[in-house]
Amino acid sequence: MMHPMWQGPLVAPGGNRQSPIDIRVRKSVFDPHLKPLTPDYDPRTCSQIWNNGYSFLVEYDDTTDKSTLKGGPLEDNFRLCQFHFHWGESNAWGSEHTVDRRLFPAELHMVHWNSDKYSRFEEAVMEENGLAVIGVFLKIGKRHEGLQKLVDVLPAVRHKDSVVEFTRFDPACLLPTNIDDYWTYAGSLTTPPLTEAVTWIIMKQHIEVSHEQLAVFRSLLFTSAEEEVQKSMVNNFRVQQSLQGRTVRSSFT
Ligand code: SG6
Ligand code: ZN
Repeated sequence: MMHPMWQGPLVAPGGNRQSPIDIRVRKSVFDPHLKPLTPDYDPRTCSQIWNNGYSFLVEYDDTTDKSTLKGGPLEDNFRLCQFHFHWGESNAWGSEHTVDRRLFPAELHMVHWNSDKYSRFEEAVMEENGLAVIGVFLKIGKRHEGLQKLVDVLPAVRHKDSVVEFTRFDPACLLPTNIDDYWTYAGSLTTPPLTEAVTWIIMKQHIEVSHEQLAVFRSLLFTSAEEEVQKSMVNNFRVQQSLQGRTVRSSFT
């Protein structure tokens, strides 16, 4: 079920704010001070798609404040650097977070770093308030027209380490229609370096994609073109971590 590259005993479990977690709806605490989230993305900052051997990353130019995220639980301005997904080999699982133990077939992560306090992603990733990641659950249903543009180019990044130019993709098209309802908690990256740098913002509303679209995700490979035994890129999620006394806040009742 897990990607064998790093989920062995060699990866230290880190501290007391690891991710992902199960969101227990009735245990989350409504916080009336949580503001609406205000993403402001410029599709012209979209640059390329990269199969990094864990997932595929759609990367954005983050040298200026052109694609940003503010509001919600955030005090500072955060810059979009990439988005990626986690998914399963079947539609019965694949998400990293769960809601009352419910698993989704996939989960989108939009990764942003704090450009008010830090000057580069590499610096922010080591800091407590360095990153903000929006999580969106994917459910099987209608074909997602916005996502299809991405699905169409995936065969070009089938192998690990392949990169293709990919421009003018508006990341906002992958957000649910209601972005005002979310859960937020203090957590970590879900892959090494597992740093406890992330303010997680998990959307309550999911988006729909078709089974065929997810099947194209599953046709990607963890392995590079040179490797003899090819491995399908599936089940690229981390196992769940314990809450350790943390509070999950909700923006809605
Ligand atoms: C995926 O998640 C990405 C990788 C990395 C990782 O595996 O391929 O790029 O992302 C920001 C970052 O280092 C961890 O990000 S996550 O915590 O949002 N899942
Ligand atoms: Zn992720």
